[in-house]
Formats: sequence, C-alpha cells, structure tokens
Amino acid sequence: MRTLVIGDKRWSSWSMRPWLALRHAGIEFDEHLIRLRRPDSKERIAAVSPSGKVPLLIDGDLTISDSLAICEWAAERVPSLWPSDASARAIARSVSAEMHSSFVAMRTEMSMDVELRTKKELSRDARADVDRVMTIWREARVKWGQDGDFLFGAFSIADCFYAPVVTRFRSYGVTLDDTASRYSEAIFAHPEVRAWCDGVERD
Ligand SMILES: N[C@@H](CCC(=O)N[C@@H](CS)C(=O)NCC(=O)O)C(=O)O
Repeated sequence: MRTLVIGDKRWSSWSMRPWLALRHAGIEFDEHLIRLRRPDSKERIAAVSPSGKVPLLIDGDLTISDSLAICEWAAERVPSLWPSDASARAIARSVSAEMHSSFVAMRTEMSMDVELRTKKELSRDARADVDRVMTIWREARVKWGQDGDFLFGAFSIADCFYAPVVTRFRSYGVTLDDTASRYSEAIFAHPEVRAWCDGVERD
C-alpha cells in the first residue's frame, strides 16, 4: 500500500492539497502524519523525506515530493481530477500553479490554522493577494463553473489548491464577495474537506 506523509491537519496546507486529491479520486493510501512545530519535527521529516518537507508520497520504489507533483501523479490515474475540456484544464493548471508559486504575503500573514477564528488587518501586499484570489475564483466560476459548484464545475485539483485558502479566509475574517461566499460554502460542504477539518489534532 502506498503512503502519504503529511503534517498536522491544523496547519499543513501543502499536505491538505494532495490528501484531498487522493481521497476525492478514491485512490487508497495509508496516512503517516508527522507532527509539526515539535522539537523533533525536522528529524522525523528528514528520516523519510529527501526534500525535508511534507507532503510526500511513497509508492513502492517511487518517492514523490511536492504537493503539485503528487496531485499530477493522482491525475495520471484518475484524469477527472482535471477538467475534461482542454482550455479549462489549461486554466485550472495555471491557477493551481499560481497558488503553488505565488501569494507570499497572504501566506505569510495568514498561515493556515483550521481552528483559528480572528479578524486581522492585512498589509497592502496581502490585500492584493486576497483580491487576486477572489478574481481567479470569479473568472473561473463565470467562465468554466456552470456544471457544478466548484471553480471548474466538478471538484478538481484547482479546488484542492484553493481549499486551504478558503479556510484561511474564514480564520482571518476576510470579507468575501458573493462568488467567494458561495464557493466557500461549496468547499466546506465537500465531504473530504469536512473529513480533513474533523481530523484536526486537538493536542
Ligand atoms: N512546495 C512544497 C512545500 C512543502 C512545505 O513547505 N511543507 C511544510 C509543511 S506545510 C514543511 O514540510 N515544513 C517543515 C519544515 O520546513 O521543516 C509543496 O508544495 O509540497
């Protein structure tokens, strides 16, 4: 059986993404959770992860680092993890890659904490990141989202990439536009998002 190595469900946004993709696709895996922010976290991750990071997928001889690479591995097995329309698929990949590589201010000021509820004054850069995310959501929903409640209609890897952002907006009291508000409801209603949030460590 393959193993997905992840960090705490409360904090590890990068772990949440492939976990959602694999679970949504029905790809079975054993979960190996390494507690983060503990004195021995680095050693415990280094013992299994050549990159020194989680998530990590171990499938026999194959060790795949990085959330997006693991999601792509899953999509090779279950292609419906990306939209079927080639143009929609290109944009879904583009916005997922943008999430993966950008939004540094938002990520720094609003780190994922599924349990947190607060109201935070954001810097101009973080505010610009939040606005860009809501624009991505609006454009995807209007252009590609007619056949479902998610960014490209059916739940896809793009939603796996933005689900942690939805939790951040809730945690930090971000005011949502109508599209973002409806999209957040859809994300929180998704059974695997609920399973992730229900699985948050309490100690
Ligand atoms: N680009 C990587 C980022 C992975 C990452 O930064 N993971 C964090 C946890 S969310 C980590 O392993 N932190 C432990 C450490 O840096 O010691 C990905 O997409 O998987």
